[in-house]
Amino acid sequence: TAAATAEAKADSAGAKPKYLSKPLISSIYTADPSAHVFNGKIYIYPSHDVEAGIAENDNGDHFAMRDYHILSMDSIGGKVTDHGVALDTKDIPWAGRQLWAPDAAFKNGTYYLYFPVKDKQDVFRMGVATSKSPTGPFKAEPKPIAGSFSIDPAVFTDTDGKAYMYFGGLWGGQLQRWATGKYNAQAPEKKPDGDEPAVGARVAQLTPDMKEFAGPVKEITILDSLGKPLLAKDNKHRFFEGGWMHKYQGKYYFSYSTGDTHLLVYAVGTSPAGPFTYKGVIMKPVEGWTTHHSIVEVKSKWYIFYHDTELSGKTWLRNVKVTELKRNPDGSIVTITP
Ligand code: FUB
Repeated sequence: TAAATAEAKADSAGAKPKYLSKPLISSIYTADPSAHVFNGKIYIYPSHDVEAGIAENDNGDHFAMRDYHILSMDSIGGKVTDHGVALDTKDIPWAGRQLWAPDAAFKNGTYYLYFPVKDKQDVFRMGVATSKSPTGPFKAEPKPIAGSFSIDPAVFTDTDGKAYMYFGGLWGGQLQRWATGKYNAQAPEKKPDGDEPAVGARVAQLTPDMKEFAGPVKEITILDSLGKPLLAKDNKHRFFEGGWMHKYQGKYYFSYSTGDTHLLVYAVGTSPAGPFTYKGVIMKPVEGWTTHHSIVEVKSKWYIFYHDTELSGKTWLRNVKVTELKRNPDGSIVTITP
């Protein structure tokens, strides 16, 4: 279209195309965008933020989302379509409250929607729902994925066809409560933050039917440039929540949010389960407390989807955005100032 040609011209002239870093949709609040290209079309699986009237706290109780809407667009900068309710908490038999950041995958004609929600005991678990359409409606499996816990699932299918779920989030995401492998409701909310090793994100391989963990849940280690595991107190570098995996030129890029220091950062490794070596900042802080991202290749260009609070000014009413992700010739990522 003429608009697309104008965007491309602006891009090649070095000017910022007008679609970049603008809210993709303003009719509903959306956050935590997991973007995928299925059959040449871009689909975004976000959280659907709502005003639930719950007081703000560090536990995140005010993030009281109840359903998912899937967004799509034919191209970056194209019209964004909201496909309506794809899955509702009331249709998840084991769910209690708080439908947080989802992800999706496709295999053998079926689309899989992965979601964290608190169960009826108020413990976050991961569920999976299936559909023949990328936009749903999705039907949830009757039980959570056995052995799953915490939040922020990101499912990555490697070039050999093996699929992995990365997950975990500190504080309200409850990851610190799983240090021993069993849920400890008494664990302090904001710990650990001292000289002990940082709490790692988790990864588990998925079964061929994409519905269960195929093996044990492993903790991911992030190393500093000297090869030492990051410490819990190192909150500008250590994992907090919102993990994402992408592969670029044969290397595994694990990216995540540092939470209370509000950065998106990345670490690189040679195998999907790590260890990964910390490399740098992808995005400096956005407006709002959280940001949460995904990285996807569209027509040979790389993009980062993320959120901020431009539309509402409230940390719990967010809007998703996209901007281009650029790399240096050595594969390192150019830091974005949003
Ligand atoms: O949207 C709820 C939570 O906020 C997500 O699970 C986190 O990643 C943060 O974005």
